[in-house]
Amino acid sequence: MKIKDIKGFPHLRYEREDYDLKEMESRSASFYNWADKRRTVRDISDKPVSRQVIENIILTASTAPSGAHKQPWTFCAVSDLEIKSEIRKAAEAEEYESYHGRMSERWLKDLEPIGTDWNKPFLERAPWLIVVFKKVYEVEKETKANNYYVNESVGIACGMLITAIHHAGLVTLTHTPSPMNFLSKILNRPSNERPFLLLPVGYAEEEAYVPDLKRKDLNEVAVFFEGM
Ligand code: IYR
Repeated sequence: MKIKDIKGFPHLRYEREDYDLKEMESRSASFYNWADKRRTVRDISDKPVSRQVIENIILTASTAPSGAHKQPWTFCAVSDLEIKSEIRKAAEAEEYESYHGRMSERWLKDLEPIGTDWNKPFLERAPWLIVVFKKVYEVEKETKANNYYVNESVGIACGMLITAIHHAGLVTLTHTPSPMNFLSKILNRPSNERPFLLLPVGYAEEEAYVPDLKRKDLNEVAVFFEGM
């Protein structure tokens, strides 16, 4: 590996992957078609998934770019039934309050086609829960140093986590109990870590159903300003 000193810091030669134009067009189209098959699935089977698979998925998420390369995240992977049950109980208590008064009428109406409610059986049934924590600051020699662009960094890592789950042939959903400080307590996280997202991971049930959603067309999500 070729190493070059740039402003006093070692840099590695980046190995570019070269595709000809046709190959690039075909690769990007097939990646899109594959990504478009990903769905949020709530019917998750209790069929076990090996720890090795979960480790690879987490390692993939941890390749995400982050502010000043601080990698300000911790992924807690839980397959212990007692801990999953504790998380389910606490999440459902919060969600019950949310669905019975904390969420607006408009919000509840928007969720009707998706069919969510305060019941979260998948938190016990899924073989794994991945609870993502963001590290708002690092503790170095007893001094606190804030991390940079933490929400952006952890959001990108979660996107990669979800893509890696899809790539393994598994499913997940982004569960967002609110408030979710119970996760810090149950998982005994230090005070520089805040819960960010809770993702049950597993196989889709043999017969699982997802809402008949349509994704926006390109012209609804993109604006081009072309030169040349
Ligand atoms: N946090 C709740 C409610 C919820 C909110 C949105 I926005 C969704 O797209 C789905 C659910 C829950 O996880 O059920």
